[in-house]
Amino acid sequence: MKRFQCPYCGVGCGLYINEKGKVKGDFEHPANLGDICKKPLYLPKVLNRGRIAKPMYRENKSHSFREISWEEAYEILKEKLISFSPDETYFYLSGQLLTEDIYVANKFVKGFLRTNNVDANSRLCMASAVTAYKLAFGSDGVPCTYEDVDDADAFLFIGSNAAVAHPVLFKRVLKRRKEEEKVIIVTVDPLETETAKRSDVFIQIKAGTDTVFLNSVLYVLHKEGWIDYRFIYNYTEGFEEALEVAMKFPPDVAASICSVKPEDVYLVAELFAHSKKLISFWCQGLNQSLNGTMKNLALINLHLATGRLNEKGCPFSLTGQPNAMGGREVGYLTNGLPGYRDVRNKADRAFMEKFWGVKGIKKEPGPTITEAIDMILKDRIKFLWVVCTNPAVSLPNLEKVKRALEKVFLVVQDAYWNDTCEFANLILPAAQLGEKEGVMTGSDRTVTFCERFSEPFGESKPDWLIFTELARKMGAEELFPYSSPKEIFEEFKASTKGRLCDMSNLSYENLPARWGKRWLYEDLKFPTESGKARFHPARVDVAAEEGMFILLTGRLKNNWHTMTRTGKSPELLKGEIPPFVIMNPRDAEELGIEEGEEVILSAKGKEITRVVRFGNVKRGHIFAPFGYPSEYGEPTNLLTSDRTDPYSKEPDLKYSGVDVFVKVNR
Ligand SMILES: Nc1nc2c(c(=O)[nH]1)N[C@H]1C(S)=C(S)[C@@H](COP(=O)(O)OP(=O)(O)OC[C@H]3O[C@@H](n4cnc5c(=O)[nH]c(N)nc54)[C@H](O)[C@@H]3O)O[C@H]1N2
Ligand SMILES: Nc1nc2c(c(=O)[nH]1)N[C@H]1C(S)=C(S)[C@@H](COP(=O)(O)OP(=O)(O)OC[C@H]3O[C@@H](n4cnc5c(=O)[nH]c(N)nc54)[C@H](O)[C@@H]3O)O[C@H]1N2
Ligand code: SF4
Ligand SMILES: [Mo]
Repeated sequence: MKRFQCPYCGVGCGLYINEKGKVKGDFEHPANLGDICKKPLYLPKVLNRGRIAKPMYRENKSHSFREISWEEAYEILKEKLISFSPDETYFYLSGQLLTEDIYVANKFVKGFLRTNNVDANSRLCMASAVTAYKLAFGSDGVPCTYEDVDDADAFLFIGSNAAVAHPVLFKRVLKRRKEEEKVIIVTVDPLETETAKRSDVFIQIKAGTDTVFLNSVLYVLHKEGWIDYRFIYNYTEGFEEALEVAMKFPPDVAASICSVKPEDVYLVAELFAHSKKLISFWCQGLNQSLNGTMKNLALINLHLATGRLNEKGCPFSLTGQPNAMGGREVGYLTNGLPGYRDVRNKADRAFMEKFWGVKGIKKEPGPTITEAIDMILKDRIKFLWVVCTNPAVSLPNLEKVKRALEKVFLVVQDAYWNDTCEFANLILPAAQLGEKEGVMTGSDRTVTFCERFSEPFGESKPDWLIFTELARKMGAEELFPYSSPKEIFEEFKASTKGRLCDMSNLSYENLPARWGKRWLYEDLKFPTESGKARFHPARVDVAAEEGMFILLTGRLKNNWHTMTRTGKSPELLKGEIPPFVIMNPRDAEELGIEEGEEVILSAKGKEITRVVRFGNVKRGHIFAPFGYPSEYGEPTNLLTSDRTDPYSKEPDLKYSGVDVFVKVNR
């Protein structure tokens, strides 16, 4: 029996694989207590389907690949990395790598090459939550844990379809409701999702308007005298400024902007005012937005205004990927350094320089991934190394992305052949979970050790080993002495000592374990300058795009993102292909569209074909899953725009103007 953390969502369930090769939920793991959802059940079946077996190379992209040895691959990388200046190179990592992989890659880029040109797919995912958490609390650790679900009596899901995206956690919430009649679940979404269907109240909001809605809730709390002034006075700052913005949105005004009823605003205000313990869960419906940071702040403001922290509740940002939290701890975004440090902070740089034994860590954060795409097109970045993510499907404005991928010298390090490989010069086969050891951190800060349960496929190598071997060939033996992931974990964990995310007491042997106190801010002292939590005026800048419909994008229930792994299992594909779009039947009727019919969605001169499914999506909105790779036709992200939130630089993947046409050949 080998234990590991599920490689899919951020709930971070503990699983094990038994002697018969079956995957089961681990009863001793605090994240899931033995529960499991459907996706990982098929893991053993898909581990070896469609894998990359050997390094492959082509200097010229119009030629076909030839298989090469690892030695040759390292020589090519070394030569390229020497020929370009560090700032002409760029690294794009992933929240699905193990912490040890991320630590070594980040050290290689920020410590050894000395450029901050490194970002991760978390930019498309958690960046707004990270930014808002840091602004409000001074750190982006999640304040509470899953245990808090078990005695909460009110749950708000806003911009989260947890029943599909975080199923085991959602089941825990449903179990809690079964225990006590007064427990209430409220969902705010433009689409009546599975989460909405299983909630007590569904508020069908117009996309992009959450900041208005949440400001209006603050308005009501204030008007009704439901504010916890003692809490505000003792533990927070900035309330007045936040309230000033909120006062512009009485419920009737907000209701008309958000296209909801004024009573909906009151209902959420009452949750904040009167429940015993309220947990607000959110995910990409708030994060992936032009005003993603503001949406997050508006929600956190409500928790601060009513003192809903610790025993009274929590603003709980659901992490998407299995180890995006680990990436945050290691600091893999453009500005991060290990142990929740930041390149912009002189003391943080000085610490890491000494710790690593390097000089000159750059103080300016590097460009984010969407900025890097622009810089490739302007010839300022010439080398791109993509690790464990599939940007040819998952980045917005794909036509532009593809031009950039075509132009740049591209290295793809992946376990499976994916759409991004088609643009590569060099392909490196990576060992995946199960073929390597290391740790991951789930949504609630629980760190799990993942054991190895099979041999690396073909000539594939663990990601940490690829960076280590290359660095050593480039003369950095002392910086990268590692012969096992354990040595890397020991080094990383030493860098966290005395920090908020202190993991120095964790070891491969005593995991799973959570870092930090059960409530991260148990003593209501926050890692901000003043030690107080901060309100922020949640300014409203409603997104506007041209088009007949607002295109919402999101997830499939049984498939994981770009389907490189789950898509190899017919059991998981069933019911999720061909690619579909959800339309409101009344909108469809007006256009003469019938259910099951193919339609063309078009935006900015790009077109994709989808089969219509009817569903209760708000009128004027349509919903399309985004992960379909090219084998199923044109990807959804041809239609999404690369406009980003000004603070988090997270793209607005949930609000694009599109037109819908009936396909002519009917
Ligand atoms: N099965 C499965 N599970 C997954 C994944 C997967 O690929 N498949 N991916 C994982 C990852 S990395 C992530 S980040 C999470 C994502 O998890 P979620 O964010 O829960 O999933 P999404 O479907 O992206 O979006 C959630 C909801 O946001 C709504 N929404 C869109 N715009 C708005 C808005 O303006 N306001 C509000 N209130 N709602 C809005 C959408 O209608 C959608 O129902 O899922 C994780 N879990
Ligand atoms: N329109 C729209 N676009 C979106 C989103 C949306 O909601 N709407 N959501 C965004 C979000 S939140 C996310 S997280 C991204 C996800 O987008 P991606 O990160 O592009 O999606 P994945 O399919 O998870 O890609 C992971 C890749 O890693 C590979 N892999 C698996 N294990 C390993 C390993 O151990 N090592 C290596 N080297 N490779 C491995 C897999 O084969 C796969 O190719 O998509 C974003 N894009
Ligand atoms: S809920 Fe998430 S972590 Fe748990 S088994 Fe399902 S996909 Fe894996
Ligand atoms: Mo994500």
